[in-house]
Amino acid sequence: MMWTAAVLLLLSPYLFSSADKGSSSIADEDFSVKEQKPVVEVKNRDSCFIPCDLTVKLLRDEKHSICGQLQQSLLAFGRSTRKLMRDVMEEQQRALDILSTQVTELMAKVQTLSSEVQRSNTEMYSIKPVQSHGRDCSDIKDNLISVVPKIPSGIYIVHPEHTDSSFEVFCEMDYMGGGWTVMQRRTDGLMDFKQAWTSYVDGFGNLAGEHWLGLKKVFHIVNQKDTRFQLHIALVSYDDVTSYASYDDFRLDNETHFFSIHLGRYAGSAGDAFRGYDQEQNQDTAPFSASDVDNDGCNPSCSISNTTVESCSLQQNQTGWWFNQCGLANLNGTPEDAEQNHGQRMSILWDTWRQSGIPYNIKSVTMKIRRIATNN
Ligand SMILES: [Ca+2]
Repeated sequence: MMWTAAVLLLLSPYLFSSADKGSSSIADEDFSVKEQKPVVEVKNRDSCFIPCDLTVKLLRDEKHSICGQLQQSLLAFGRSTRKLMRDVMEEQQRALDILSTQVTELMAKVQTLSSEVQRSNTEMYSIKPVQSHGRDCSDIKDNLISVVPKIPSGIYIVHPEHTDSSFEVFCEMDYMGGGWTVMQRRTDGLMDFKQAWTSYVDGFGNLAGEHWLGLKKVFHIVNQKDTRFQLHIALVSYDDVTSYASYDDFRLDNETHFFSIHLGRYAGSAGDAFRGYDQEQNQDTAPFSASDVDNDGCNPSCSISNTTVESCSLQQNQTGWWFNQCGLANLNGTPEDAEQNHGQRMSILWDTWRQSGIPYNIKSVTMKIRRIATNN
């Protein structure tokens, strides 16, 4: 050790021969007493004695040195302990960060999965259309009933008689005996029914959800030879009251007659809004109108609730229907609060369905058609 070497150097006048004793300036200055009364009698170079006061000084120095070292060691220990704690905490923080990232990722996955489940619930019916050689949903049901114990509802491909094309339709096989071809469905208000004439002719929306099948397709289905179709309208209010209107005969004229509607006898609990209360409101035999094709019987205008109306479609949010001086029915109306739209009649309209004289607020509706057994 360094200090040991220094001590040896310090002691050299005493440890070694007395010949050069007087040359040591340290001994001269610091240890003059020893000069006067030398304690150590040096016999030879191999033996020596250390004076007491020097021993005390040496021990004190050594003590100071050890204390210093101890202090240094304690400081170093403190530093390393703090570093260790810092490292441990940083390590824990890193672990927490990783955990937090994993939790975030998991939550995102759960969210994705739940929205996936929600989506598949709304589209629970087969997205892939079922290949079938039926002419409509009633025909498919009749063909499958003997081979399939339970025919599922879903999207089927139909090929009506006397047409050169096949198309997809949604068949309700569970509702009231099944065999229903859905021609219109409103459930969540997500599909915009503000559509032009061509869209109403060809159809729009998602067959598994909200849609309008299309006047041309419905015309092909109901105009097959030796068939008669009934129309069933199922209504649900915002407070989940259900009701229905049914017509025992339903058909459409072709496009040159703007798909005029023809209805049979009414039955149901929602009232015959198609016919209304008087001839002026009667939509039976009315041609179809849209925002860009006006057949609404207001020519040039009608007076409805003290308002001059030139176009029923424009008055009812540019939707399409068999308007007749507007009338009491429009199941293609937009399910919005009429008050938000300056009193315009924009909601799904079936005005004969009332409670205590007030029309129900309609949340959802389905229009479906089914063959009626004929004698011929
Ligand atoms: Ca008009």
